[in-house]
Amino acid sequence: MGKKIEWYLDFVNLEYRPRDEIIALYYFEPREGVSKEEAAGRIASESSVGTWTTLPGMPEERIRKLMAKAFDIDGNFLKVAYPLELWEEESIPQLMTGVAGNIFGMKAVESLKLLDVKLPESYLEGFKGAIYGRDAPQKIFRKRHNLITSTVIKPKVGYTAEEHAEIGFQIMRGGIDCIKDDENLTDQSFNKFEDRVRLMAKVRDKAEEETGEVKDAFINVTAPNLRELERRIKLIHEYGFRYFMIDVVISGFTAVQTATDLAKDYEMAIHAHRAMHAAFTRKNHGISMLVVAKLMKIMGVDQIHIGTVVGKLEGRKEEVAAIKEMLLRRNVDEIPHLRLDQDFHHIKGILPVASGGLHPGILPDVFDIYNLRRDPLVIQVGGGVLGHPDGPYAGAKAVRDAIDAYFDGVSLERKAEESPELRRALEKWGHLKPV
Ligand code: CAP
Ligand code: MG
Repeated sequence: MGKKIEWYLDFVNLEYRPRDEIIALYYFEPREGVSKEEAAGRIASESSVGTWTTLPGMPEERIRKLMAKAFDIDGNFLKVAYPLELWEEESIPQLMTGVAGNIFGMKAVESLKLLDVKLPESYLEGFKGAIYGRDAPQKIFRKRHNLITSTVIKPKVGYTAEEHAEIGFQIMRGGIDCIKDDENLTDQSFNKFEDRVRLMAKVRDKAEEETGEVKDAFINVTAPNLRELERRIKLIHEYGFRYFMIDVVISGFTAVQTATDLAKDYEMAIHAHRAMHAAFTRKNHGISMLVVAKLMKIMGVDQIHIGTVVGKLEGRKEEVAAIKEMLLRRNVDEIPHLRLDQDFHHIKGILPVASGGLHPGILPDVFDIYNLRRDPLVIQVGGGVLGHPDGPYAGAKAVRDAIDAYFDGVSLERKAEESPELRRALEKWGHLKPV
């Protein structure tokens, strides 16, 4: 059988040097009996124009121009270059159908993880990015420093809209900027979306009146369809909120691009919750959190959860740091095997959100990890406020006092001498790092 029946190795060219193209960085483990070149060719083929066999009738010249090229194999790390003509302008969903589509199911690889995607200016120019992004502490909250604080009400769901709003009011009075819906609170019978928006607007205004500070809420617009998503965003806007929140991974890229378009119309900021990301970001098979965060930045969310390192949820320090820098900066350098270099051009820096298992006793650790004295941050403390022995107001005040202590360069124990709320928080949790 002389005739070639497959053409995978045509997609491998280790001499190739990419021009103005999209470059993907993968971690890959070929299956037993498949060479790295054969696996690389299959990845480049299946993510661009190829299939399992040769195609005698294809328009050779035109298709060869669209072929992806596996051009760099470094151990288990692979770089693939994709011609820009492969991609629809301004469509992240369509980008993912290629660089993160069928390839994860190929038998030729035991594991495959998309680690980063480098996007040239000619691809980025159709995207607007975030309105406020890293400037939100000043532009929305008129803060002198770089920190936005938030509390998600706990238990996650179960309170009525009235109870939710009353607890939210106590927390905002206690010194927290925003009340966040939990990722699974949307429009349940016991806490209807419309009721929560209406009642939260009332207590937001009362708390602003009482504190003289800007208060807001990250109300969850995650919805069963795009029409309902739009209706929820519109209602939140009508009640004067500056933000809305969406579960971006669960909602999907089309919903996120719809939400970011609407946010531009209403000049609103978006809090991106990443629930479900750990189904594919944790191990050596799937998509890195860095890719998820980069795409959200380009689509135009203003802030996204990326981990705490010291809290209850997984997230290695070097990975969190690499993602944080990518979110905040106009451009970042390559970190071999972790992050490609990227110039974001006109796309604004956005805020990292540190959340998950936090309480006053470990806030200084998180602030150091995020270099808060230099860089802006959103901190979210849920159980660490609602679990305070003296109630939500005291819980919020304990967090606020811990933050003040950090900016004043004072230890928590020293600050606790003048803050009974902080002292009681330290008595309950000390410096516990929850697992
Ligand atoms: C935190 C949280 C957030 C997690 C999400 C929760 O609550 O509300 O959803 O932070 O994880 O439901 O666990 P606590 P990540 O403050 O009570 O832990 O930020 O890693 O995406
Ligand atoms: Mg949550």
